[in-house]
Amino acid sequence: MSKLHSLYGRCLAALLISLPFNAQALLISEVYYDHPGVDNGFEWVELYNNNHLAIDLSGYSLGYGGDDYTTGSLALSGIIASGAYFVIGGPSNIGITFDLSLNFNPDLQNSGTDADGIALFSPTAQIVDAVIYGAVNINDLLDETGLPGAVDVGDAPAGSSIERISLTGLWQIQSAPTPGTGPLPQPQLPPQTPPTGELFEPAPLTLLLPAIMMMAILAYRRQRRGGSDERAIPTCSFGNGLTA
Ligand SMILES: [Ca+2]
Ligand SMILES: [Ca+2]
Ligand SMILES: [Ca+2]
Repeated sequence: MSKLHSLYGRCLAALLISLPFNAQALLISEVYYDHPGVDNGFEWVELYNNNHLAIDLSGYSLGYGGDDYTTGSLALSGIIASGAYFVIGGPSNIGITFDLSLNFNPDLQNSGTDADGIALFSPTAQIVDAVIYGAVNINDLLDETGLPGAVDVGDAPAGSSIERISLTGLWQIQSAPTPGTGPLPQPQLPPQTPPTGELFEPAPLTLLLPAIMMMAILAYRRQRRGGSDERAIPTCSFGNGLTA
């Protein structure tokens, strides 16, 4: 395979595996907002990467509140691996490993009759995902569609979390919180990902035809000048009885 074809194959393969195929790759997967006693220092938010590639969280942010998502905001950082959970918050909890250890300030809303919400914002300030929890979304908190969303889950009692249990947006109250793990399926690889550049290697006959044509043209020109050079006209066998 020529260097040109090899380079072409590698570049095309790299392009295909770097293209995002899942529009909603980064999800809020669990929230623990109500700790027995005081909440301060014990709250956390868990994200899940449903993409087949790792995601750099730089530029992403969380916004949370009741009237809107501006009661509190938090700039994110770190790398979340494909199919991995990423836990943000604490830092006073015992037995939890935080990927981004910090104390939410102000604390996350505890919901009730009026639903509260947490939204994940992209580097371009678009809502990537949101969870609305409580009884009624009377403040018309937006979801990932950009429109006022339906309540995703009810209000969790102290010590429980709210947990996403499907990629399609089903949530439940979880009495045994699962920071860093969860029930979501592993990301699917994009279809038709070429394993190597070899898929793009041309058939040998395709490579030979231009050279054969050039040799035939040169021989024809020599004959037109009065010479005879039959050796320059190649004879090729295609293995099916045909020759050229
Ligand atoms: Ca706090
Ligand atoms: Ca709280
Ligand atoms: Ca979890």
